Amino acid sequence: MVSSNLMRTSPRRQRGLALLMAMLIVVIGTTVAVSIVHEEKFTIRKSAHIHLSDRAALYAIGLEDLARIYLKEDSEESDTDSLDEYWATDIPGLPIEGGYLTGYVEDEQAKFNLNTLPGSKIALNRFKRLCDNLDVDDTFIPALMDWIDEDFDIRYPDGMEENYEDYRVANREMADISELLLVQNVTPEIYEKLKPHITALPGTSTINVNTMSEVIFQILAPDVDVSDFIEQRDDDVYESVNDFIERLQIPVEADGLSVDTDFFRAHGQVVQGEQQYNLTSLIYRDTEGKTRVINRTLGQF
Ligand SMILES: [Ca+2]
Ligand SMILES: [Ca+2]
Repeated sequence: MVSSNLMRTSPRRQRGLALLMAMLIVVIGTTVAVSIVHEEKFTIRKSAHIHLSDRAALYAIGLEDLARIYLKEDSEESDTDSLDEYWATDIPGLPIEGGYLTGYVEDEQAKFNLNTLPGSKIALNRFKRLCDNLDVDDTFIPALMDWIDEDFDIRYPDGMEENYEDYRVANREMADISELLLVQNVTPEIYEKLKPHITALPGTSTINVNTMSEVIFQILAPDVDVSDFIEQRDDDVYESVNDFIERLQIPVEADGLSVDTDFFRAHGQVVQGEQQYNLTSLIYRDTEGKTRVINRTLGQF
């Protein structure tokens, strides 16, 4: 769970990390305490103690709570979202009773949102460029758009609506990128290549130029200078999409781009003894900074 963020530890980030540790202990302590009271009052369980596995799950939820607190605070501090902010600080192996926990928050709008495909020619061109740059055969794209769009009209060539053998076409936005594996002409190899760069968010989300990877930058226009983009961004975050385009002097269309983010994904891992809990939560943050969990997976290994 160690991400590249750790490699760039600045003094500001270290102060943020110390603060984060302190807050984490408070948040998790509260979550566990509240839950103990809850259990004693409302369940028929004879033991007043939380089982080890329950406790691990609570720690994981505590990590999610912490991410939401950080995202709320961040919205009060800035109008842009970038990788030097506190929410982007990893929690590296924090010791807890009988184990440790780790976690990090990802900007989901650093990736390409598959659900933007049917509604935007610009998005379609960007996705074609992504496939091309990754050396992925893009003949599945019409079937993917048919999969998402509400109608039953087959796109030519290579579209696909009702003719799947064992399941029906979704005809709605994807809830998870793994659905892509169900689409005609998508092989596991194609999926694995695209996976790090794609997401499935509700509605017409934007790509945040302050957090996007070099790979995503390169789908915005042909033959763009990656090192200039990274250098400029490290110097100073892009304050607006216009600022981004003007500073780089590249022929990029502003449509579908932003300098801030509404959708984040929190990842947490709790290890206690032999048990391991993994948490993944998609968190939406509105313009007032309020957060809501859109979906959550919590798995024991
Ligand atoms: Ca921010
Ligand atoms: Ca359709």
